Amino acid sequence: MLNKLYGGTGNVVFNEGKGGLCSVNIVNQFASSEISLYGAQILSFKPGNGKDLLWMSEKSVFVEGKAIRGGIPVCFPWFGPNDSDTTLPAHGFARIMNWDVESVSDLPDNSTRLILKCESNRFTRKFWPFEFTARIIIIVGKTLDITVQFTNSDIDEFKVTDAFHTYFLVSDISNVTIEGLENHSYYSGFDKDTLLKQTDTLLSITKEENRRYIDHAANCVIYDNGFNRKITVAKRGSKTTVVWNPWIESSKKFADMTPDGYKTMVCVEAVNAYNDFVLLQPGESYTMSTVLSVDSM
Ligand code: TA6
Repeated sequence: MLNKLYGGTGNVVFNEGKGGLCSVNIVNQFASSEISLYGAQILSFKPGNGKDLLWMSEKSVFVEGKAIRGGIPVCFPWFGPNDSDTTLPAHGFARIMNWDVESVSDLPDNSTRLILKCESNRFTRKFWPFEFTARIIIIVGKTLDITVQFTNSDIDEFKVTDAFHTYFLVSDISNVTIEGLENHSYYSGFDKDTLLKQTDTLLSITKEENRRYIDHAANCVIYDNGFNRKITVAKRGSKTTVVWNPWIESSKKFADMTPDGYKTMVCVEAVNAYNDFVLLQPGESYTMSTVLSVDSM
C-alpha cells in the first residue's frame, strides 16, 4: 500500500504496532515520529532523533475500543463528556476508530506530510447521527505541525467541540513552568459556573490541575529545567487552551497510568470548546492546527 502512495526520499514505513494496531513510522533529516492509524494518534515525535516531545503511559493499552493514554489523542466531535449523553465515549469517537491513509508526501523543505482521513460510517452513526469527513494533516519536520480539518457533508448543521489532547514528556513536573496564560480566565475541571483568573506569569503545577482557559489563542511555552528545553505550543483556529495534570489521587482512577506517571507528563491542549465551539452548515469546513517546536534553554 505504502509504495503506491509514497515515492519520496524520506523513510516512511508501515508497521504492525503494539496490540497489532497499524502505525506509520516516519524518519527524515529533522525528526522521527510514530503515528497510529488507530485514532490518527501521534505516539512519538523525536526532533533530531533526540528525546521525545510526547509522553506515553507505561500502562497504556493498545486495544480497539479503548483510547491510547499518551501522545496526541484527537478529541472529535466532542471534547470531554458528551453534553447530552454521558454514556457516550468521553472526548468523542475519533480516538477509538481506525483512520485511512489518504497520502504521504515530501514537502519542498524535506519535511514529510501524512494525511489521514475518516468519514462517517456505521460505527460513527452509533454515537453521532451526522455525515462528515475529517482529516488529520501531520507534517513531520523541524517542528510537528498538525491540523484537524472537518467538513459537514450532512444536510443539517452540526456543532463540534474538539482538541489535540497533547501529552508532553517532562523530566519531572517540579521542574516545569508554563508561560503564556497570565491574565487569562479559566474554568477549573467541570465547573462551568466559576471563572477564575490566572495572575501568575508562569504556571507551576504543584497539585491536580484541570484548567480550561477561554478566549486564549496565544502560544504557550513549557520550560523544563531538568531536560533543559523549552517547548512552544502554537496554534491556529483554537481559542480554548487546557492544561491538565491529574496529580496523585486522580491518577489512581486511571487503570492505564502508573502511580507516578503524573510526574513526567503535562497536557497542554489546543481546544475548541465552551463559547469557542464550531457550528458548521452543510458543506462547510473548519480547521484547527497546532505547531510544536523545541529549543534548548
Ligand atoms: O483534558 C483534560 C481532560 O478532559 C480531563 O478532564 C481528564 O479526565 C482527561 O482529559 C483525560 O480524559 P480521558 O478520557 O482520556 O481519560
